[in-house]
Amino acid sequence: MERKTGLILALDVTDRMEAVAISEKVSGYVDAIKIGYPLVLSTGMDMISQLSKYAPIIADFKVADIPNTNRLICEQVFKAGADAVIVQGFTGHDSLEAAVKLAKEQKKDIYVVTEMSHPGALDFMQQVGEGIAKMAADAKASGVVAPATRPERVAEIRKIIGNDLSIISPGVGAQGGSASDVIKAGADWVIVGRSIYQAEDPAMAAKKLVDEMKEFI
Ligand code: 3DU
Repeated sequence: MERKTGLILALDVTDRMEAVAISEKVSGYVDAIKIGYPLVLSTGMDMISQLSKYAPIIADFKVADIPNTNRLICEQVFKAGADAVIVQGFTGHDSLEAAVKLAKEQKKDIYVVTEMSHPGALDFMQQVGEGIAKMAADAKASGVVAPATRPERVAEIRKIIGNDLSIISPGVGAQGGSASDVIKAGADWVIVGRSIYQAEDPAMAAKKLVDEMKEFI
């Protein structure tokens, strides 16, 4: 994924026309559009190819299964036109390696969740986040998903993965994180949903975020 703006739209709307309209409006400000269960379950897998004309598509299915099932899932998602798939890291090295192997064969990307951005991530996930980051680097994944709500954790994860992997970071805006703070901490991209798609003027909201990050990218 090429970094031009540092912004990824999380498009968690559930209406096809709305999804297309928002994508059209913000396409000049985003490097990718992340879609997941809310949109795909309500509209269908063909939403992926329909939106791919506006930006590369990251499929956030947080895949978390045994190696063979991970591979089968990623195969279908890439076939549908996605450029990248987000997988969970807690399933371990073999599950991750199966997804990365397939992605490399197809010149696609896998992003691995280390720890999530919500408060409940402190219950279990944060304790294993650093181990998952190391595993993602060892497996040569394209990058990790790390929390914009905790820039200090992003900085920690950057130290572990070095500069070969990217960090994409959700939690800006509605969840309380700041785009410029997390970019300064070491993230390559911020992932922003509600602050853009619920804004009266989504393009303006996206532009504001891009302008805020510009000097740190
Ligand atoms: O909070 P927002 O509306 O900006 O959306 C954030 C998006 O990122 C949303 O799709 C959510 O499912 C995803 N995400 C997280 O928020 C936190 C994570 O750790 C991983 C993904």
